[in-house]
Amino acid sequence: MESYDFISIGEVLIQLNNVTPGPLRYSRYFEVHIAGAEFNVLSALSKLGFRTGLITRVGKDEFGEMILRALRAENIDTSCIKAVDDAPTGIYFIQRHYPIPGKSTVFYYRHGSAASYMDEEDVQEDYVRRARRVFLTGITPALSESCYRAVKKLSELSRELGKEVFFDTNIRLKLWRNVENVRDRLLPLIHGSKIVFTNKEDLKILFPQNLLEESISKLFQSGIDIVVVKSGEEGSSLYTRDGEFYREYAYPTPVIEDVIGAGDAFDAVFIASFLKQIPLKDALKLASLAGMLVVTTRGDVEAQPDWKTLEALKKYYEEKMDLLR
Ligand code: KDG
Repeated sequence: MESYDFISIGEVLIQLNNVTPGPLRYSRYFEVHIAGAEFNVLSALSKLGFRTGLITRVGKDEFGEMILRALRAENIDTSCIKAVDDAPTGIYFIQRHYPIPGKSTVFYYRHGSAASYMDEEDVQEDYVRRARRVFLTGITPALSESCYRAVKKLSELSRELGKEVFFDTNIRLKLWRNVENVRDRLLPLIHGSKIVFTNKEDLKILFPQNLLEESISKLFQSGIDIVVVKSGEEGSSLYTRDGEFYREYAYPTPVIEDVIGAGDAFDAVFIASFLKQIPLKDALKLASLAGMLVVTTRGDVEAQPDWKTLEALKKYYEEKMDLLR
């Protein structure tokens, strides 16, 4: 019997979120949050009742301690996390509603951070054996050569040990030192995943010669069962290897505080619904609702829903849509 439903590998950062909208050069007040795509997804899965664990490094500093406390509070296992003296915990800033209203921009201060020194040693076979499934993203392999090797080891071990992999391409061009590497490094890691989450921009990078539908068939050829293409406020589309297709529109929200983190809640709710055997179309709807909820607050994990919240949200929007008909 495995101890964890999901494990992942990735950097957890201190997020300094601008309290006032506008360019950071005028900011005086920042709100502290804790975030990072893999942490966000595990945190959302944990709220939905899954047992989770994260592989990472933090600095042996106050912010590292803050992150460890946050992970424990979210019920994420920390037994594979190293706190190290020789590098600091990474941080990043968020600028909101500028230059494009409704959008956010991130500024990283994470080069040389503790997590960027992760390597193969951080990925212990016994930990992977104790996990049922693995969630990976395209962010960690971009952090450094040694992080890339660590993700590669986790991906290979998952395959050897028969663990299902769920992958979000999450290509952050600001992080890739060598953009030429993106395709060659990510495609083998994505290969054979159960579900891949992506977006049109990432698909263009991964398959520069191909149209959207062709890129998706290439993903199916590499053993993937389901591809979900997220398009923010334009909604999302789902393709299965067996030829099913669904589209879901994004739910309108009057309050957009900060859009960062919405995609992670979307991934987690979709995966959780899929594993609960909720029909794919409804799973896509629940995932969109979760993404919508996260944009109503600053911080990536605070508004992530549990099942009860999701049900209440779904009911509210169904009634609202009925009234509009
Ligand atoms: O998905 C949200 C993340 O992108 C954000 O919290 C920070 O992990 C992060 C990253 O590397 O961009």
